[in-house]
Amino acid sequence: MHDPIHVLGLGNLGKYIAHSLIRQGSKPVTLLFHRPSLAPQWQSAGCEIRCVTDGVVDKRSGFRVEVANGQGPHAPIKYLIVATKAYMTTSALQLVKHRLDANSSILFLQNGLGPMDEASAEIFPDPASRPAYWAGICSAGVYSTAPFTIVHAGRGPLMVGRITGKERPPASPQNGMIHLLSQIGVLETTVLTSSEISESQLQKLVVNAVINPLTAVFRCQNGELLHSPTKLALMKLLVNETGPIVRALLQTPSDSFSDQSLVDLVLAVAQKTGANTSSMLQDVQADRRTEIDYINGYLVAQGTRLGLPATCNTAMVRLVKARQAVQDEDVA
Ligand code: KPL
Repeated sequence: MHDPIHVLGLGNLGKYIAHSLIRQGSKPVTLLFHRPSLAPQWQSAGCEIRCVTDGVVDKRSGFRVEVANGQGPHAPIKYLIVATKAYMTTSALQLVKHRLDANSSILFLQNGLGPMDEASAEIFPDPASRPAYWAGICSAGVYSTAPFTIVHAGRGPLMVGRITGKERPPASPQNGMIHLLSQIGVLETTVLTSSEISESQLQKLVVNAVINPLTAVFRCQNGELLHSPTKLALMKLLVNETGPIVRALLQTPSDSFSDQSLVDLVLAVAQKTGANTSSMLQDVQADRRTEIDYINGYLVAQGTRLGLPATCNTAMVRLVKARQAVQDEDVA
């Protein structure tokens, strides 16, 4: 009943989820510090997370804090939410893997696809002792103004679902962590079936494979993609190439994956998030590594495996990386 929920990865989303959980108050929340910079930042922030919604500041303290460095506490972790960047997921999990086993549940919240497969291959190769995997997609708009201060700028649901591999027994309907998340009104959690969450992940992959690299290359807000015939044409080109790849990855055929449905979806998200700076453009602007390898790079790998063309996705990977390399040259 009182097993804490551990949060690994304290970027915007990790802080938002941790804040929402402690606010809900029915389970202790433990923040896992896997970067040395986090402990001093936490002290400077007065050991609290501030969340600003519509100009109102909600400060929350009372979190437990543990250092995750591979040598920290050994107590088993029952519920783990991983909100790291996609490319940090396995290295962060390495630091707590001795505390995870088949009784643990991990909720993965990364953009793109690939981190779960990497975790299975590199960290939990034995299916018998592998934790239960859950995937989550959060559409809330959150950004940071200081290391432990976030602004909750847009409401959006959290969709979660159990990921069942071939060797797994059928998903149990819920577990304590998911039940708790679904109680948190602020997150508007929806629990999906395993095939529904896989579909949602693929839809999000298509959205991210179009909006993220184009906004990063053109350095524009999401909505600006809709105001140029050239950018619109590029969006359609990318969707048309990505459609066959994601359709081949679907567990069962679905009308929501026709080229037209995918174009409509991407345009609708660009419209709805028009004033957003995409996460990839934010990464480029902050000179951080992007998640392109887990978005368009993942599609290129799947296209190659399936014998489907992926030249536009390959071009996006190269352009985003070139954009960053040029920026680094300018700084040097
Ligand atoms: O998920 C996003 C991202 O920026 O990563 C979108 C939906 C494109 C919103 O900005």
